Amino acid sequence: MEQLVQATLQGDRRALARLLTTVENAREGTDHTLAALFPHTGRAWIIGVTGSPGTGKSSLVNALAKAFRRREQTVGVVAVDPTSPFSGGAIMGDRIRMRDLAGDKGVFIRSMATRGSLGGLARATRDVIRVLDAAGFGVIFVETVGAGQSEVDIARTAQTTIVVEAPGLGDEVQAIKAGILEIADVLVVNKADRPGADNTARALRAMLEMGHPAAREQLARHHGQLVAVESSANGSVPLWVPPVVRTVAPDDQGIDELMTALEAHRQHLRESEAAVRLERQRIEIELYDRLEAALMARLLATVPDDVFAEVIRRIQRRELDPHAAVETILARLDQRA
Ligand SMILES: Nc1nc2c(ncn2[C@@H]2O[C@H](COP(=O)(O)OP(=O)(O)OP(=O)(O)O)[C@@H](O)[C@H]2O)c(=O)[nH]1
Ligand SMILES: [Mg+2]
Repeated sequence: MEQLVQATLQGDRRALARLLTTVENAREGTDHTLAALFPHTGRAWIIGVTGSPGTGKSSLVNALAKAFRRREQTVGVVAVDPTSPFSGGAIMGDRIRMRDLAGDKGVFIRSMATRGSLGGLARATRDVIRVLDAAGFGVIFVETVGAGQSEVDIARTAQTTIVVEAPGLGDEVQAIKAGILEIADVLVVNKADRPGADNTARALRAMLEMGHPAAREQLARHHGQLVAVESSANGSVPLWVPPVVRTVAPDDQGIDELMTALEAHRQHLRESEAAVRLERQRIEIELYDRLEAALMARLLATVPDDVFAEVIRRIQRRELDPHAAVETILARLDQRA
């Protein structure tokens, strides 16, 4: 393991791939490995890419990765597919969509599928990102499908989140329902070669104006354009208003504009100290998350199965209410402590 860590830190791709498998499957020694890597993390720019199925997320990641490679940045890609336990199809699809990147030593692509719970997937994704970060990739894309809590959780891992929409499909409406706009730092209307792209972009702008927390309070019109009003709280730093960028990913159309928008967001994070605040939030979320998992594991290890079975029976017979049952089980844990 020690060797694997050293080789990974020195840029050995085979070592990296093996290490990732170990981490992804939470094999024995993982905690130790991650601890050894941790001091080398915190340098990558993590960019989340999320949106409804088929909107063109993988195609966009492919185009953006090429753009970052032209700027001589190394790129890691984590494609998360929580919908299928065996996402062979999706992974094959990604391979095709991202074939421009094949054979480039400065790019590393990893696909992940659900094993067990979505919470487990979020944890595994976070660990995989951390390994890529330690391995020295400058930019790490995390692609997630859909608009559920798991996407929001994964998006929280990212410093910059791109939400991808496509014309038609009524995606705008889906987006509000899922509250996914609230996590967007940059909005992309991909498939801008299709009819209706203007409408989708307009609808998104209108929605931002009404619904985005920054937009709601801090936007004003200036020469007909929406501009951020400087926040009175900290004087000099304007709030971030998510730009809407139109792209045709397979043709690299709009990718320069998207790169500019991404850089602007990164710059905003640096200047506004938002990066520091957001990282504190991420650490806090992770800490609670890990504590919850660790406490639960400890509890399950200390309380025998037949005790659980008996408690469940007593609740079913209405001899015990669920709240009292929790107290009973916790009391056993306290006795042992
Ligand atoms: N016309 C058009 N087709 C596109 C565009 N971008 C992607 N596509 C096509 O749309 C399909 C889906 O693209 P993907 O990049 O796989 O989309 P995705 O969002 O990653 O899909 P999932 O990961 O399955 O949710 C593919 O057939 C792409 O070739 C675009 O800008 N215009
Ligand atoms: Mg995809």
